[in-house]
Amino acid sequence: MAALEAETVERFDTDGYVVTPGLLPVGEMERYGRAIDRAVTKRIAGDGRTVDEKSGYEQSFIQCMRLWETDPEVAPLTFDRRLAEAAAQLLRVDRVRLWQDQALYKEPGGRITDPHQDATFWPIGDTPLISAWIPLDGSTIDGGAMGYVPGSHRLGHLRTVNLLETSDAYEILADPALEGRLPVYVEAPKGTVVWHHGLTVHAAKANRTPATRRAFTIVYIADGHRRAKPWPSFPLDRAGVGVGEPMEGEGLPLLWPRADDTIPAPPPIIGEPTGPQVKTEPARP
Ligand SMILES: O=C(O)CCC(=O)C(=O)O
Repeated sequence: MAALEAETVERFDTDGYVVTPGLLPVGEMERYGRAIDRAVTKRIAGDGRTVDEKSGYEQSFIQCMRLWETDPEVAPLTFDRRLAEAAAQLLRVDRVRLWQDQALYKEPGGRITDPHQDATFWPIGDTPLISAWIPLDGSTIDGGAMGYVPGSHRLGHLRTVNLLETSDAYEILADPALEGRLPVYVEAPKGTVVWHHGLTVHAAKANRTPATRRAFTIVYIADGHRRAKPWPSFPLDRAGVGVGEPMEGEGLPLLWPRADDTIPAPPPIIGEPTGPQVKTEPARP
């Protein structure tokens, strides 16, 4: 199994984000890209709105979550052991579980993704969390590249940004804890994966190109942690995980270590798994 260089893990420790080339061969990424396109097309069928007709949140991206549960062609990417091992290495833990996967497609004319910290959306307390952000065609500053405030993951939980109501959202970049530090935008070549810690303040540029910025993300949590808060959370509530109980069960499979590439049966689909969805839940299916 490929392991990351110690230097990569150290850079992640320091910056709260890191770019890794070569974890997935480009041909494989292209094949998954086609499968994700098909899955997204199915989820958003019937939504004929232009970008301008969408809510501010939806203008940042089309978001389709838990594709592994509905699209068997996408599932092997979510369960990829090379990625899951890298996630465990970067968090310096032995075992990681899936929190969620999602396609984030920023349409031409799509607006910025507002700066935020991921872990603050979910009732997981201090559970280590990391995202693999996979730009299926690479990313460019003009086309919606992601940006990260270096070292911000070390500041702990800042306030939760209400991405759904951007007009009165808390301006995380103005938080005194950041001392004026701004995101560093990263152009990621095709074939790379960009990782960010669940507490890293991050954002993405608008898409000023004629092409959709296609990204797929896999969000991992360290195994063996317990639910910290009672507020609603689709994956924890569906799995019947109460406050103080270990975060595991239906829809929260162990991704590393795994002895082979067998993929568990997904949970039954409840309701109609159509998009768009929101990062802060509730999510379908
Ligand atoms: O893809 C984007 O524009 C935002 C992604 C993001 O916020 C995330 O992966 O946590």
